[in-house]
Amino acid sequence: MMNKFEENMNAAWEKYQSEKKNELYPNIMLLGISGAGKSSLINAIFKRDLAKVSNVKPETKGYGKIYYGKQYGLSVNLIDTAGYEMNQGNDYYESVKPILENGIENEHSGENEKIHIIWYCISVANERVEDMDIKILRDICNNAQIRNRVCVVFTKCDLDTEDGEKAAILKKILRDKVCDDLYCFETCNDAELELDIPKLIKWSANQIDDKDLREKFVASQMHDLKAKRKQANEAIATAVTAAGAAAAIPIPFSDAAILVPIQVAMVAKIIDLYGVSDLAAISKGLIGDIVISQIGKSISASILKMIPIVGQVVGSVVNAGVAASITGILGTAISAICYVNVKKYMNGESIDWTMAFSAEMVEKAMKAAKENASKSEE
Ligand SMILES: Nc1nc2c(ncn2[C@@H]2O[C@H](COP(=O)(O)OP(=O)(O)OP(=O)(O)O)[C@@H](O)[C@H]2O)c(=O)[nH]1
Ligand SMILES: [Mg+2]
Repeated sequence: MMNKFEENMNAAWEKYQSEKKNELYPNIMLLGISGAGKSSLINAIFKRDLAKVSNVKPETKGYGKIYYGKQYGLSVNLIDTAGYEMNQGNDYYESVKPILENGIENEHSGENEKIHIIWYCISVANERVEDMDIKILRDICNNAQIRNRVCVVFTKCDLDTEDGEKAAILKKILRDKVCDDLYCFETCNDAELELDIPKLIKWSANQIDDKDLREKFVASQMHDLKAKRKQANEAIATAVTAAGAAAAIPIPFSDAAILVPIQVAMVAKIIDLYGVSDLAAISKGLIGDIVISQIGKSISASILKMIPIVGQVVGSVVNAGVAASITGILGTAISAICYVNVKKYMNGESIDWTMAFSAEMVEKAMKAAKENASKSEE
């Protein structure tokens, strides 16, 4: 038999997950000559084998392959263009131009969504900038609607000289011929060499005005863990305030179930903000709902056990302070689990997400969070 707590938890968890179905994602477009390393860049930034990487023939067919995040376990949509071959530059540009200017169609509503970020890839290994690259970049920079969303990503910088001479030369050419404040980042697909990838991620996040979309980008990228934690901390602070307000007039312990929707929504949000829901989903072959609902269950069990742990339930009444501290401890614990495991994922370990969020692990993390919280009070 489910008690009132469990019923509220399950309902809140399901509500949160179902509301996610129609969410929008940021749209990132990759441009550049065939073999520039566009597909490899996608795989390096998101740490997924998403886009096919080609050795010889162009792998990304039909000029505009759209990876709708929802189908690939990512919270961003990626428009990976098949790079142009020599002499086909005009065809290429004609076919990508409408996407650049008008955006892509939402897979559900059919409405157009704008492109938020353009990563224009140029390989330093080629040691040259194609005329077509200059033409396309110039057009973008002359278009007030999109000029702020483009940057140049120098790829294959592991093949550059030690002091990055090749990239420096190409950058100078671009700034002379395109515009003098074009942003450029040096990258490569070698996991040992981060180069400018963290900077590229920060810059890209900053170009996305909409907070929800920006959060989804930060959740999806797999380099800047602190940015993920920062946005989780904001979600925790919001929930702590809401829980305190809900118990501003102390509520009987038996009515503490009214706090549950706040706490459950917070937990689900934290997991999303780290990109963990997406990672858990792909690890189970896109049927991640199972993992997510298991995570929900073990967290529900832990919330129930936690209430006595906090041990300040005076006369069976929950006041604002207790409501806030329970919520803060839970949020901090979930954030810590996400942090540790995403870090492992970034380092190439494979993670069993069901284990990571077992009731036992959640309880352990909550005890640690509680100890830290009382230490900082002293
Ligand atoms: N050394 C080195 N090689 C790279 C790097 N990035 C990509 N490559 C290689 O360059 C080749 C082309 O990479 P892709 O990522 O398929 O290039 P693309 O731009 O997607 O190519 P198309 O899909 O044909 O337009 C592959 O053989 C990659 O292994 C890098 O950072 N360093
Ligand atoms: Mg490709």
